[in-house]
Amino acid sequence: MTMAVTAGRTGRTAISPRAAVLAYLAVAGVVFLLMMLLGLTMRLAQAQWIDVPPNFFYVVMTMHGAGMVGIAGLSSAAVMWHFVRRHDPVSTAVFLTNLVFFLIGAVLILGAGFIGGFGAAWTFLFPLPAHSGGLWSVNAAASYLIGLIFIGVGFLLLHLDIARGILSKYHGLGAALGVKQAFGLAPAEAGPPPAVTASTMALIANILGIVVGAAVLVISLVNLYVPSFTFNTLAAKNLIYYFGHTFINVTIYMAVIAVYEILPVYSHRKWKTNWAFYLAWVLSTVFVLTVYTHHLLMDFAMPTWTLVAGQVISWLSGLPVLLVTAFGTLTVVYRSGLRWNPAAALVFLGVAGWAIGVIPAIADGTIAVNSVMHNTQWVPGHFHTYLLLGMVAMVLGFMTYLTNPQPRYGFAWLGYWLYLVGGVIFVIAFLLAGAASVPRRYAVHVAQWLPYDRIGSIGAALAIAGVLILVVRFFVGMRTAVLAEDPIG
Ligand code: HEM
Ligand SMILES: [Cu+2]
Repeated sequence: MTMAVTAGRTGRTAISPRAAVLAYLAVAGVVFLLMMLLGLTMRLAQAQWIDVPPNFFYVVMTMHGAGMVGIAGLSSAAVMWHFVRRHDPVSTAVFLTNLVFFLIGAVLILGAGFIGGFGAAWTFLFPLPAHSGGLWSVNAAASYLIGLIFIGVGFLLLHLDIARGILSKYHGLGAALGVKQAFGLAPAEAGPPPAVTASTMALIANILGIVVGAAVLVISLVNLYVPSFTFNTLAAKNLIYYFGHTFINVTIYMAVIAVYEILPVYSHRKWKTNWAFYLAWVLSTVFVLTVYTHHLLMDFAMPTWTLVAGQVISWLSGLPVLLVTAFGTLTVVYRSGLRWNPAAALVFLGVAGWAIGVIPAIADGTIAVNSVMHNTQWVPGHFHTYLLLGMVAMVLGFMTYLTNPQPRYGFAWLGYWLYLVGGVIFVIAFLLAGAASVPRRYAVHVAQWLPYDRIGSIGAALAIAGVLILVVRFFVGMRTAVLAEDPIG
């Protein structure tokens, strides 16, 4: 890494943009693995193969949830920044500042959990952080909330800087999104590159989401120390899910840039944008901001129209971008003579995992189904499908592309197949358990549920072994990758 540290114009040392991206990915590789081990710990505990006291299970669940959501954001931000940087001026200093804020936040969150015993789930539902039943202190809860605020502020700075870069080249966010192209008012060929369109949607959604999140975090923080200061719990839930849903959802829209940029490199075909592509992104920009209402389908106190809207938007939300991406992926790959290699296979898998995971998600976004499936393992079943086998696959593809781009490495292929086969077993075990009405977020499972837990544990262990191999390969390739240009083109 030292080689990449070059003297800046001011005479101070500066880290090269490429080294900064690799630093993000190095952190991501390690954190993904550690958080996966926490996930495996929960699964093994549910399977009764290891003994985990229930209060500690909830600490692990909280750390796994917060850690995974955070590192999903960080790693997909690296994908976005790497590619948007080719088109718009962005600041490496701000990019690194986000990493520093993330690490500070992570220390506060891990301290809250593993030292302070905080276990109110990553969703910190108001007023749960203040009602620990003696399991954690007010300070531990505060450390968790402040940690989240740090991470949010880092991302806010990053998205604002990307907005600045984009606006310096386009006349407004609408132009950067491709609104005119979406409605046929301008030729698609003159539209923004996919990386710019996706980054624009990500910044619109996340800036709004983070501001809302910061508001409810501060309210919760005040409530911790001044219990007489209360807030409408239903309003708080709305704000939290507005933030939480948007943040995790946007990780996929940032990571998908890897598909648009990497597959064409290997298939030697350009990713063609057309009006449908831009229209899809414009529609999904609107939906991503309103779709959080599917988290309220069981909240009878909400006005009925919001629940109906939540159901309809849930059906529609992900579909436009998913469809143009899946279609575009097939067009880029079909009969292109592409020679498969781990990087291309991983981003391709990412699209498939995303597409397949959305199906059980849409089912759950239907009120009639939600009344039965709500809070069963059907829910971790669908989101682990499009996160573990979708978003994470895209990020692993990007990591492999930067450090191990050539097709001849059998070791990476082994990692790929272990991760794919193990991951599929792991998510199917969740979905089957959900279909059998096994509740989610239960530390202790009854005998009838153990077969699912045990099969799920085995799948998880295989998947983690695969990810370990891919991450090790990443670190091995990192030294040369710091100095290299992007593979091919
Ligand atoms: C091999 C990898 C993984 C394993 C073994 C694993 C395992 C688990 C388990 C056992 C649960 C609790 C299920 C329950 O409620 O009964 C869980 C929840 C969760 N996982 Fe994972 N997971 C993995 C990967 C991921 C990834 C990649 C992400 C996101 C990028 C993720 C995000 C979450 C979230 C947000 C929750 C919800 C926590 C809560 O209910 O508060 N997991 N995971
Ligand atoms: Cu959601």
